[in-house]
Amino acid sequence: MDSKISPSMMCADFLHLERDIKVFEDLNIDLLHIDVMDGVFVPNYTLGTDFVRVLKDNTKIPLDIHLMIERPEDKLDWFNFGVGDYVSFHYESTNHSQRVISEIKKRKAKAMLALNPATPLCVLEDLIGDLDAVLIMTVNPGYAGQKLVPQTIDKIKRLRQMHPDLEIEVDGNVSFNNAVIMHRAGANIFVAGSSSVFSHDGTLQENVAMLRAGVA
Ligand code: S6P
Ligand code: MG
Repeated sequence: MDSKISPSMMCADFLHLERDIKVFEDLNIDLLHIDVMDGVFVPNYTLGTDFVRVLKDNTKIPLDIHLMIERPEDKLDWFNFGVGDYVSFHYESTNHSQRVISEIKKRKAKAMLALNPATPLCVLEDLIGDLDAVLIMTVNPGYAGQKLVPQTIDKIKRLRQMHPDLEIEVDGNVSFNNAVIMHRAGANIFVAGSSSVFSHDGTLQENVAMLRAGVA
């Protein structure tokens, strides 16, 4: 399965957003990851409806909207997304996963279920048939710049063994080294934040090239 890179826009330089999106377009970046937090499901606020709208209106790169919000079923209408975009929500955030999946798919986007590090894979049993992808959180959601929760590597491996054709996204401390390990474990979509694409040790172009080489 081809690897995809999804730069985490909460780690971007907001004063040069237009310039950096142009760089990502020139590099044929697969997706743009947008973290939406509500201060309740996770103890932080990040990007929101206006940010999603501005990106949707100004780039052809498909969006990868990561909803870390309580009761996503009540709020999906607030967000601009459509054909080809990925929308993930957390199993832990709703009693109505099936309803959220079908609302996302009605809008021709790809439905992805996110699992916190402590949530076991068995919760997928009755949902997997309806999902386009699963997001394995490799840190506890809320902040950039955290350390990998090591048990999540084995979780990726087990999910890949169970579902050879499933898209598996990883998010959290996807560093150049960890990305290699996550790729070997079976992940194919890599959310790239402060520990890779937005690392200050290289340019965006150099960082993307290094990450791509690790997950090819
Ligand atoms: C975390 C959020 C992530 C972060 C990403 C940052 O709650 O969902 O998408 O933005 O993990 O990357 P890094 O390399 O700083 O961990
Ligand atoms: Mg995220």
